[in-house]
Amino acid sequence: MMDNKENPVDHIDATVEIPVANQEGNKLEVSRRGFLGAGAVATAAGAIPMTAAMFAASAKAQASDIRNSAVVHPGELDEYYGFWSGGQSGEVRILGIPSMRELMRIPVFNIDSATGWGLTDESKRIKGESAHILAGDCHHPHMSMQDGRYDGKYVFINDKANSRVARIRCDVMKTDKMITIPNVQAVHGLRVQKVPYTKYVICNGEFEIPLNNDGKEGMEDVSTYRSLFNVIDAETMEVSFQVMVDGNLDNTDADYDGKYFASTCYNSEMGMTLGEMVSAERDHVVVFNLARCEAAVKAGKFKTYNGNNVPVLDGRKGTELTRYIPIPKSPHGINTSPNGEYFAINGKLSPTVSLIAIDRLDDLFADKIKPRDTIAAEPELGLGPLHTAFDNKGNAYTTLFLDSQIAKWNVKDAVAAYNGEKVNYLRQKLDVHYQPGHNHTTMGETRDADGKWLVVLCKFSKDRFLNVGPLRPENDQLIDISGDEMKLVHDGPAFAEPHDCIMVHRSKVKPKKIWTRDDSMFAATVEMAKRDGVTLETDNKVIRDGNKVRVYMTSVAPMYGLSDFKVKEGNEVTVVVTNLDNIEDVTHGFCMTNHGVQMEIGPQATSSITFIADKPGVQWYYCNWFCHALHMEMRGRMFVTAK
Ligand code: CUK
Ligand code: CUA
Repeated sequence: MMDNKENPVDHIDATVEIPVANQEGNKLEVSRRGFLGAGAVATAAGAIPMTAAMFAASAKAQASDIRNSAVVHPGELDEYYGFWSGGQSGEVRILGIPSMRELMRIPVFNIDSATGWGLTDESKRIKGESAHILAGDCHHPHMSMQDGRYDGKYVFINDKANSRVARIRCDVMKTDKMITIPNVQAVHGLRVQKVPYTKYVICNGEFEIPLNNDGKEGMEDVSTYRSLFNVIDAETMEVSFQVMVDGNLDNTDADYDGKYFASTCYNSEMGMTLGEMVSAERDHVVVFNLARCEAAVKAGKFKTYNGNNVPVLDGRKGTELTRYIPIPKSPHGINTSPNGEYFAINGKLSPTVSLIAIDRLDDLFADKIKPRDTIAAEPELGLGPLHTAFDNKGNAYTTLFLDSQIAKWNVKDAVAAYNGEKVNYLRQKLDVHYQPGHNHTTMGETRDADGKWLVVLCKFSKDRFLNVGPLRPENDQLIDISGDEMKLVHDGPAFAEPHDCIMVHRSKVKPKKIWTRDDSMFAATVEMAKRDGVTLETDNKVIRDGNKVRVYMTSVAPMYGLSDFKVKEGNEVTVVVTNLDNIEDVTHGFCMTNHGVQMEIGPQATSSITFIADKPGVQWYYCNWFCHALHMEMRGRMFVTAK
């Protein structure tokens, strides 16, 4: 018996018409039933009507071809690197696209016992002041750019839970910088400056808090609460400046001219309860004028708060640094079209996406036009628009959270319709499973948008997979958008919310195969060895320094340079392992049994880990990454003399 869900044809009523959108704003009553009924194949009005039977025949003929287009055979490589947020897991994942195979996990805000991330001395140095925080909530991974194109250098990611931003080095696919953003709570939307290059990473402080949040007075006085827009130097990973706004901030994006950043605000009411937050019919987008902000910092027109020296500019309504564009209603995602013409603002509680014409922003800042004059279109798409992605043929793809659909629509036609022409901008609606949040097209947030694949990150999988208990995976669906019709080709179960992802052509990323000995990731450990008179590449030595013991050893499959070492109970022991293997993929591990000590040492890398030798007796250490036929024998003893 064939499952209904396996055969989308069964619940398609191809005779249902898509309601023609109303251009007078957002007052049109959207019939949820109408949209849902239109289902998977509703093509634009005016297209040749397709009966369910016709579709059934063509769908069957095409089904195998469609699926084959996503198959990557054993031994073959994918065309794109996908960088996936790992949500509440605090990590970033690398997927191969189109196979959707998970290739690697990059621990960032979490701790990871496989690699020792969060346990090793190197990772603790990178985590810095937040090294004691072992959790994170990743949302938005985005790659650095040069002239609006991926440069393959870094991926940046936010931690909403602990107000942090981290940077991943794409030459080794490891986290190399992390900062906690001062003066804000919950760093949410994050993107990069696209043009002329990623000088800045931009991100939003979402939750409103008192400017001086010292708990001394007035905590309940909401009028003192602010959200800040954060501008981070991408190289130094320090906050260059922050901009105080009216309302809160949600998502953000940058233009292709190097002039403007824009952020959505869903709580312009500054409400503290759900009811208060959704009371206004319109919230807004804040547009930030970069040149004016930089000039204000230079001119010293800022204040500082909470005892740190980060410049905070005043970008509230009526200031020269920002403009506020009213948008219906509690808008969420913001996505710049790859031709640089529009910011697409996703209405969330309004069935619309608002297109802001970026070339009108100069006039807006010159006060020649009113904020709403920048709106070039406001197509009505369905219920719960959250995020929009673009192809290279002038089409946009918007996730409809409530309708569980993707709406494909044409940007030019949406603009024409807004100007009163009788055109239907809707091209297709496709059911997705279920409740999509972000979606993303291959290369779609750059000038190189190529219109090949669309990934839709669905928040619920419900019945799409074997039941694994009350906690279900999410469902990342792969859709072929290379033809006129969107075609669903793959269901990809994902654990812990991939809010967002990017798909980068493999030609843009050139990871190393082996570490180089001069890598900055372990430079501080090399310095420490130098101070101890140790040459990491050749020496196997134990350095005693009061209560501290530093054990330096090499590893070459299947042996450590030291088969044993001696310490006293209570010593603070730092084990430094340098992997002399010069062969791709020969990673060693170091694990001290019963001590919670585990780490990875890649070929030609040095890793170190520090612990207290609090158990007297013989303590075995072993290699926990399979490296050789004699991997089991790769172990040694720590003798711990009792106090
Ligand atoms: S947010 Cu999760 S669906 Cu954090 Cu980008 Cu929109
Ligand atoms: Cu070295 Cu296993």
